[in-house]
Amino acid sequence: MSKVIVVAGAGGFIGGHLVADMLRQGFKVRAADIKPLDEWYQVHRKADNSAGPLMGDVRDYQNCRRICKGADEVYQLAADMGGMGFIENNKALCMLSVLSNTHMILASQEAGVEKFFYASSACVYNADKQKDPNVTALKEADAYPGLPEDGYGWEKLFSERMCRHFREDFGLHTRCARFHNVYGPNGTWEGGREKAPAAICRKVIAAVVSGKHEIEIWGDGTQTRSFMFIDDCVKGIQRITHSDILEPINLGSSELVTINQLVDIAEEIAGIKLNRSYKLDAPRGVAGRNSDNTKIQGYMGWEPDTRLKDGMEKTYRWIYDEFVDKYDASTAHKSSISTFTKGSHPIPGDGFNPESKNMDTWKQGIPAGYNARSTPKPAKAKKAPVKKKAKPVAKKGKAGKKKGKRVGAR
Ligand code: GKE
Repeated sequence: MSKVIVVAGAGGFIGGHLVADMLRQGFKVRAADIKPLDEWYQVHRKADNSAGPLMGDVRDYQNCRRICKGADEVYQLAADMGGMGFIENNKALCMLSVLSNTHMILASQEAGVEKFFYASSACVYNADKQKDPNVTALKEADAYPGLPEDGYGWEKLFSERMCRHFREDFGLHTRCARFHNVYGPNGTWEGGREKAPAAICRKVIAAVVSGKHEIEIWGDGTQTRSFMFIDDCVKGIQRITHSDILEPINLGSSELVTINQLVDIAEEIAGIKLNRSYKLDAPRGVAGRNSDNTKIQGYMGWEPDTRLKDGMEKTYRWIYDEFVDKYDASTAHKSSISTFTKGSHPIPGDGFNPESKNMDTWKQGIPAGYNARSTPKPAKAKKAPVKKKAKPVAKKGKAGKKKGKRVGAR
């Protein structure tokens, strides 16, 4: 009998690739995502697809119970998330992913599944260890004492611990991987949720197509990151799920580059040189982040090893085709600027709103000087939209037309 695999967040970037790989191996796959099917990055007709706010919303416990019943393995990738442009401006939405994580793990426990995988993130790491672009690669112990990315990172850290306690108290086989910035084809490349690799490809392509040889880069370009190609991610998820690794473990590349070097790579693929401008008040996250892969190497003698150049080549080609389907020389410039506040209530500056600014308790959760250069003047800060009525949950039934606008997977 073929195993039954559940992938929550299957309409998203990583979820879509994971479903494809599971089907290739001959498993029965149940795929769920809150996005309507026509917004999924990949739709696999051989899977049993639960799509849209009624059937695919895994914040809803009853949906989780239905899709987990009789399943052998559950992969929980559903999250309301995106690149820095999204997570800095939508902290409440990011934290609400706790509903999906809680209900999926509870339903998995109830269904008695063999294995439960949770997709955590490098955003759990203590921000004090990521202040320098010449960063020392982050090892797993660096998540504590806790000072994670505000909003998104706190939720991930909490959910990791929930996995631990479900394992220790209830005996559920839970495994967690901390993803480091994943990129590749069939992911978000515009609209505000895209991460740097896709955003840079898009901006370079916009320059090629429009003939306007300029590029806007967020921050000063000296920030460092490592980027993991999707194929490595899909492989790592399954290896970790089937391993004896009980602790949350890094799943990321250790090839560190500056954002300027990332732009160099995209320019080289495109065969173009662009005039660079730097948007210093844009969301830029930590100054430096890399994955220490000592543990994963020790456990399995493997680590994500696709060279950034090779992965970017494939990503660029896919985004190029998508881009020219949508834009031409006269419209391409519209895509050269990033929108990072769309659909959100941006809180300008250093990541906490003016009402909380002078409260010690809130300051404790946010590293001093974080995003300091974009800190607004006090007078401006008063205008921040904190008094507006909160709209905490992603609107049901009002799906945006564009892909990547709503709850999906990282
Ligand atoms: N998104 C984006 N778009 N980032 C840009 C751009 C642009 O046009 N230009 C430069 N950057 C810079 C950002 O300012 C940031 O410093 C860096 O590239 C990486 O941005 P990112 O790819 O959006 O996200 P981060 O690596 O900072 O954070 C992501 O980390 C992952 C885990 O490693 C998070 O957004 C999470 O999605 C994820 O967990």
